[in-house]
Parts: sequence; C-alpha cells; structure tokens
Amino acid sequence: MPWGKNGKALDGVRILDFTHVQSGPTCTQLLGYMGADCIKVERPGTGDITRGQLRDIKGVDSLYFTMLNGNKRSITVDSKHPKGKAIIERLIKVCDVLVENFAPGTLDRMGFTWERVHQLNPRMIMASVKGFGPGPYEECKVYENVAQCAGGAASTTGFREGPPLVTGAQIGDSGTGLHLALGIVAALYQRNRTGRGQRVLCAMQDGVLNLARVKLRDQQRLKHGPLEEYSQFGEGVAFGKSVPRAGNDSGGGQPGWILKCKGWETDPDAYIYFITQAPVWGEICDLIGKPEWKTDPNYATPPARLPRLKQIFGTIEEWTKTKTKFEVMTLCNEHDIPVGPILSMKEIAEEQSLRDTGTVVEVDHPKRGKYLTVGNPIKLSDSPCDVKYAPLLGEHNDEVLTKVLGYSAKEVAEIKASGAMSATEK
Ligand code: CAO
Repeated sequence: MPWGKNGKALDGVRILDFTHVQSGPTCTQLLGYMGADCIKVERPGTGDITRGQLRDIKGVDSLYFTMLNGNKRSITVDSKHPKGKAIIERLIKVCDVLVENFAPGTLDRMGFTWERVHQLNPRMIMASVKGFGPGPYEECKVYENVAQCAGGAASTTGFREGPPLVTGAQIGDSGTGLHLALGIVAALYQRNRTGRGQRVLCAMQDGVLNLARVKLRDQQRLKHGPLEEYSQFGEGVAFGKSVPRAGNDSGGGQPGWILKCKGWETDPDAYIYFITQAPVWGEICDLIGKPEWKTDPNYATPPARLPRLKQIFGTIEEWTKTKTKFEVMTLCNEHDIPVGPILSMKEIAEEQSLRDTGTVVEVDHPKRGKYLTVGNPIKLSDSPCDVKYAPLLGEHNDEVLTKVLGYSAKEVAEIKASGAMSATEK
C-alpha cells in the first residue's frame, strides 16, 4: 500500500485552538501535523503575544510564533464582544476539541466554563495546560522556568558547587504540550465508545516531574545509602537529605560524562558524551590504550569502577582530546561504544540527515520567506506530515466564518462591521 494512502491520522478532527505562547501551541501544532484542522482563535490586533516577541525581522511574525503554529488556521475574534462570543459558541458546536492554556480563571471569565462548553457540545473534549494542578498554587501563572523549578528539574540540574540550573530544552512548555496531546488523543479514543467528551488537564509542574521521575527514584534510594553512581560518591563527598545536582553524570546504571575533544580550547562545543557501558568495557580499554584495565581488579567490574569514575573519565579524556568529536564518534561506534557529540544548533540546522527525515524542515512563509522549523518528531508510517507555514493573523477569517460556521456573506459583513474581529472598529 502506498505510504499515506489513507490520509492522516487525525483527519476529521477539528480543534478550537485557544492556545498562546508555547505550551498549548506545541500541542496543537503536533495535532495539526497529524492531520487535525486547528482553528487558532486570536485576539484582534495583536494575536498570540509571541507574534511580536523576539522579532528578528521588523513587522514580520517572529520565529517564536512561526515555529509553534504551523499547520493551523488563524481567525481573530474578540472573545469579550457579544458577536465574538457568538462565533466562539458556534465554533464549540462544530469542533471536537477545545485546547487552551490561559491563566487560571480566564476562560471562565470569558463565559466558557467547562459546564457551558459541555452543555453546548457534550462531545467536546476540553484540554487545558495550567501551571499547577488543584492545590495551593492552582491560581498561579506559570512560565517555562517556573515549571522547571517547581517540578524538581532545576534542583537536580547543574553542578554540585553551583546554583540550581534550568535547561534549554523546554520541558515545562513543550513537554507539557506533548503530555496534553497524548491526553487529547486518548480522550478522542474513549469518545468513540462513550460518545462523550471530557476534560483533560496537564499541569506543567506534573509534566516536568514526570520527565524528572528518575530523580524522585534517587530521592527514595537515598534512604538506603549513598548514590554510588553519582560522581560525588567517588569523590568522597557526603550526600545530604535531598537528591543533589549531578553535573553530567549519566543518571542511569551506565556511568557517563562529557569529555573534551580536539579543539575544545576555542570551540565551545568540541565535546562528547561518553558512556562507559559495561558490556563494551573491554573495547573501551583497548581503544584508549589501557588494555590492562580489563583485568585489573580496580577497573574490571562496574562496582570496582564506581569510586574512581573521575579518574577513569580523566584518562579517557586524554584520548578524546586527541580526536575531533566526530572522530571519537566514528571510532567508538565501530565497537558499539555509546557516545554522543555535543552538537551546536548551527550543526543541527545544517545536518542533512535531519532534513531527510523531516525533523528539520524548511518552510516558505508569505512575509518572512524561508525559515527552518522542527517537523513532526513522531513518525507515523501511514500518516505523512506536510509542514505548512504558520498563518498570518486573521488569515482565515472569511474562510472559517463561511465554510466552517456557515455564516452568509451578509452576516460576515455585519460581524466585521461590529468590530468583533478587529482591534479598531468597535
Ligand atoms: N479576545 C479578547 N481577550 C482575549 C482574547 C481574545 N481573543 N484572548 C485572550 N484574551 C484576554 C483574556 O481574556 C485575559 O483577559 P482577562 O485577564 O481580562 O480575563 C487576557 O487576554 C490575558 O490572558 P491570560 O491571562 O491567559 O494571559 P497573561 O498574559 O495574563 O498570562 C500566562 C500568560 C502564560 C502566564 C498565562 O496564560 C498562564 O499562566 N497560562 C497557563 C500556564 C501556561 O500555559 N504557561 C506557559 C506559558 S508559555 O507556554
């Protein structure tokens, strides 16, 4: 059967996309990549605030926005205007999913409580990202790094001697968007049986904690003794009451560390992540010129190596420093030794294999011209992903009003004259 003959996985699913900034848009963009029709409702005039943030080209939607809103349609609706509310109600009736990540209480203030939405369309799935789940912080606004801190990631990231650290990977925003997308697809699946919609809630704190669960594992292990795979164990530094920051320790059962490679003095990314995986320990010893370590009782077994990881990685580094990160990668892979070059964003942007798989995609935008975005990282063999440019603000106003909502030309003219879809004519 030809690839993609059956359309896309989420063909026929229509989404009322009330998202903004990053967490919600990540979710709906993914669903759009999988074929859902995402109708993004934006505030007239400005739209999603990110359109104007971190702009690189004057007057053109930012990359922040365009890289998170591909495969969507945009309509501008003032949700506080009576005619705007009427449009949203109509959208609720014809859509399958409402996705939003407003601050707590915002949607209720607009008049779209879960009860109201459910009454308008009992089949609708209403999916929300919030910073925190029910509890003491549920009313709080939350951004990426707040979630990283409150979800346990920051306290366990960085070096022991330094302060907590946030990571560049947007595990709070994009990570929670991913969780939400899974919740939506599961709710759609359940609706096939029950005919009923339901609420889906992902709190960013929960999403981060889910991704940091190995650290909660270690928290519990601490009760029974030191964490021997942490390099601080080998360095003789006592553990406190909480999981410490572990630098570049692997966090798993196979010790690893980031090592310098040739050119590190001038190139900030001339490093490699090196894992001393136990099954290939012999190959590692031969490769770095330490064959005697294979039988030396101080190095031959994983438990014997744990207290001397720093020294072991120091010795391996003497070897990696003589080669580029790509040479180390090639040499190690010949022996199935797991290593990973530290790739800069420049290298990733230029990496042909990522272009070939559609993970990095060049998109043509009517105002910006060509830009790179991240395509669908989830590859479905029978659901091709064609990445489309992020819509201009209100680009699909007429199309959605007439073709999706069935307004007549006269009604469209009245709506427009009322100011419900524009920032100025109220
Ligand atoms: N028409 C009219 N008004 C609109 C509108 C529209 N189409 N869309 C939004 N608005 C209004 C809202 O009604 C709200 O007004 P009120 O406060 O008067 O009710 C106002 O815009 C602000 O919306 P908001 O509260 O969601 O946005 P904010 O800038 O105050 O806060 C954020 C932003 C991200 C902190 C908050 O939305 C939030 O905590 N979201 C949940 C967690 C989350 O997703 N965080 C991740 C952000 S990065 O991905």
